[in-house]
Amino acid sequence: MRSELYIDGQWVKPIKGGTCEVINPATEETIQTIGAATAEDVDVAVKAARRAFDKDGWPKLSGAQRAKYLRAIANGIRARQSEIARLEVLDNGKPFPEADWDIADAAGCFDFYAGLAEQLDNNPQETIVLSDDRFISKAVKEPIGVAGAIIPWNYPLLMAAWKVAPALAAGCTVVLKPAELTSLTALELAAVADEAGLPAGVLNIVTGAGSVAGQAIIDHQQVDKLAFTGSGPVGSKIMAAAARDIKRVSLELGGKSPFVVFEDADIDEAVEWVMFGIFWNQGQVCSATSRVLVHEAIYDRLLARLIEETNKIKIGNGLEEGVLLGPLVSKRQYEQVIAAIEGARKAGATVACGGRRPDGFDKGYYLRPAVLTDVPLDSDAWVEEIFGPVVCVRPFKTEEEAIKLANDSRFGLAAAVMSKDDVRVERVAAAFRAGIVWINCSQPTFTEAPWGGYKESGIGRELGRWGLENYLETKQITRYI
Ligand code: TAP
Repeated sequence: MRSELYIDGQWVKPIKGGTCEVINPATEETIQTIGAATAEDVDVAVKAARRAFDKDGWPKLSGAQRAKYLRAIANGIRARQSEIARLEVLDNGKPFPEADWDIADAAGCFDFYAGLAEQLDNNPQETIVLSDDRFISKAVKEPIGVAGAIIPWNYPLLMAAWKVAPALAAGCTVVLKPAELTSLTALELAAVADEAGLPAGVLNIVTGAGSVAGQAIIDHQQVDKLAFTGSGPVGSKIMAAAARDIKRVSLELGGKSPFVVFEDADIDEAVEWVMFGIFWNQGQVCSATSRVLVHEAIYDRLLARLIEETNKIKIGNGLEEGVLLGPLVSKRQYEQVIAAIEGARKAGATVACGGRRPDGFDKGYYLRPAVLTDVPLDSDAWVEEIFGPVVCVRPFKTEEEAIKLANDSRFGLAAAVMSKDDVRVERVAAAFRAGIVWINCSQPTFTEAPWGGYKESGIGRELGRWGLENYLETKQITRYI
């Protein structure tokens, strides 16, 4: 288990010697002490990334050469998949099969961007047809420079991969700050990159508090691009910091995503997807479909099945066989989710099931998944992201009403619809004001497809070719002939 910062190809202790504790949310025990970087460490990391970009030639390598490193990282992750997945469970609490899936996905992400790096060689420039034939123009793609990446704790390694893989593929160098709560697998990524022979300075990992190490990255004048996933308030701070010296910014923020279920949906299938949409990863998913709108004709039946199935979910330590729901990531998160449920109750909602510590658990941040009904439309529980295993369920009468309720949010990350009527689902999909729309399912995520939100859910798109664009500038070159 790594504990030091990874800067300029070396494992180093923070200059000021600060540390932070890593706690296993299943047992509340400290499992590691890691470095707490300060602005001084971030400065060394950014300067190393700067040198790797400006002088050492990372952006000058061909896409195929960079792809070799990315593939070696992908293979390095896969070679240690179970070990890294286990570490993710200890650090984050998620069930092992989910962690194993995440780690495989992270490796796949490096492979995918290796492919796009190679394509940059084949298609580096675009000829532009001009209105004046005395000139010829072309558009060339070039890497932005040094990217500062800041990620949350819900998908620790996967979020790192979503940022590091496209950045390196594009030819950028990176300073990554993982969430203080879950830094262990990001450090393993550094170890894998080191074993893959990635040149010094190309990838730097600084662990520590967001308010210190994260703030130092966003304030650093030699960082060209900020890529962030996390909460809205921190996203706003990042945009404000970026505005000072016009850094490029991409933000993946929160959501309060709707799932509209029409009367012709199969109830068992709908319940399965509704549960997947909100209880996967303990509901700590930005795109979780946390507001479920059910046609009144099937509302009572669907709700009864949902409660029945929710009560059957096996809760426990993510390393135990058959566990579907692990602990929440931290005491703070646990208390926030409990407070949100209490707030809903006070606002007049009914807690139809769950919402309390399960019997038999006196340690760990465990919570019985909750189904809320009669949630007032102006209450926090309906409006604000809870980021836990809590779903609000509400009946609707007409398609028009469902779309209005679905879109009535300041967020617009994702939305889902379920119906056997192909024309209707396409119509509703088109009406959703959200960056990701799922038809007859919820949450499947593919490295090839764009990911990001409308409204306050963010700016820019990750994944697919859109994710690569985040790290590229476009240069116009015009010649007089
Ligand atoms: P945040 O508190 O926003 O933390 C995200 C990251 O930002 C962490 O690494 C954090 O460091 C860092 N940070 C905090 N303050 C900072 C500052 N002043 N300057 C720079 N960095 C700073 O969010 P969270 O609690 O980790 O995650 C929960 C929220 O993130 C939810 O709202 C959720 O919806 C959203 N989220 C969105 C997505 C997508 S894909 N849109 C994915 C996951 C989560 P520390 O860990 O040290 O605080």
